[in-house]
Amino acid sequence: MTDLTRRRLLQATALLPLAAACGVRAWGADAPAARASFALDMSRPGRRVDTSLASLSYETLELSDPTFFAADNHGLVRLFREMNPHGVLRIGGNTSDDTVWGGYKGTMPAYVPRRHGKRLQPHVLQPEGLQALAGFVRATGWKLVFGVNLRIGSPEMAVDLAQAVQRLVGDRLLAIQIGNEANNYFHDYATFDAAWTPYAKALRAAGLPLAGPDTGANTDWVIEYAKRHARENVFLSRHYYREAAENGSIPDMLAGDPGFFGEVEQIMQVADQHGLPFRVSEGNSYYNGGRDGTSNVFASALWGADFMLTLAQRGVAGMHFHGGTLHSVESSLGRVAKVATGGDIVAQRAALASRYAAIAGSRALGFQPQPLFHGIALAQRFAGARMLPGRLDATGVNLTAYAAKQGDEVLVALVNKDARRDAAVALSGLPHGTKGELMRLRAPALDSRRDISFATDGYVPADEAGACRIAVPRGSAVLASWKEGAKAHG
Ligand code: BDP
Repeated sequence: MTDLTRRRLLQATALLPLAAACGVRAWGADAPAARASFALDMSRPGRRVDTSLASLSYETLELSDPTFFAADNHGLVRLFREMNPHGVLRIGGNTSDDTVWGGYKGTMPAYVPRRHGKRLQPHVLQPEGLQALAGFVRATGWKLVFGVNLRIGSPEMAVDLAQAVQRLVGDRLLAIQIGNEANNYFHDYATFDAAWTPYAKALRAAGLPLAGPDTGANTDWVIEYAKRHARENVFLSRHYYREAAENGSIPDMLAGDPGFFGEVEQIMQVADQHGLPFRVSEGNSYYNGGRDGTSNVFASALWGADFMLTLAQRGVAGMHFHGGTLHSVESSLGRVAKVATGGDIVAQRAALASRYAAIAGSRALGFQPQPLFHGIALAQRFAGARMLPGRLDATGVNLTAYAAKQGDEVLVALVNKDARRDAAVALSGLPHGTKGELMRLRAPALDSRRDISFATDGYVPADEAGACRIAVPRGSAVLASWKEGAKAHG
């Protein structure tokens, strides 16, 4: 599509609610919309979406700058609160297993560099970093999940650090996790379990809440861990990235994550048996730091919204998008950050962030939402609601649909991840004769780095039979809500 066609299409979407409600084709003859349908089923409510669904993950190394996670870092505090007033911040990543606690006075084993790593000395976490983090957590209203170093093999140091975290953070501490992706350095579950057990014993004896196993991609580890340790844990966790950054692309990202969702089903079965929540404690589009031009453009917002809502539908309590500064993430990969210079303030802030970060910037330059942020914000609108099943006929378009009910409000999200086909979606099963409100998530193009908006865009009234039609242009998403009692004409 040419830029001009694209622009016309976007202008046309301003008129869509009306045109769409009347069931006419929404825009020019050059772009016939596929007629999809989505029938909601109010009679079988599904899972309740946890309010902490939108959550974040950062490297432990981020704490080496005590002005970053700090109560007076207002720009960052504001964006956390805006994303989710009930989020959970997970501190961990590779650097958690490469960090020693500066407040620890005992002896500890010598630091062993990673197999392919160049770092010969561990990072040292200083008490100021922790104090500031506690202030940040209070200022945001978020809870904290904190990872201790398993790789070094010092339960004593881990307990000392975890106790310091608990003293400072109090009941905002949701859990301590032991090790980050231990599957990268223990070749099987039994070896991991043998190393994990003395840590868990010591931490529990000190009254600390635990979660885990925080494995990279090993669903079998999560299941085995649940079998052995469910009672000692407050939630189960694993990570998820689609692929390595080298193999990433916009079409690949928008193709979805069906393989992973199958594994989520397996984990949820076990989690439900034990009455434990499951959190994707770290994840994003592409590991190895994310892919420039894919992880940090508008397509990532559509991927992120869709991914979160599928997780929520399956009962996953939280999705922690990994991010933070380019410096911390590159260090986690044994690399030195090369920050691009130049450009305007938006480009400068983005250059300081890891490529998959939802939030970019610094204290000096200020902080900004990245494209992914807006997708997270859309999905987070489902927080607290109960998912509803629905029958989607996407007519071959790469389109997904979600519905939920909260009190007397019905929510629908439609995500058109198709790069070529616009959709006009006929909805049914809505509260009869209600005025519906519409928000659109859109940008000039799938590869836009800026000018992303998630904003109100008029009304989508449901008729007396509870039906309406919504146009969802290619590469965009909508969130609509109808309130019983809010009459369409009145
Ligand atoms: C995960 C690590 C994290 C990395 C990330 C990545 O836990 O520290 O930053 O991968 O490769 O496996 O981007």
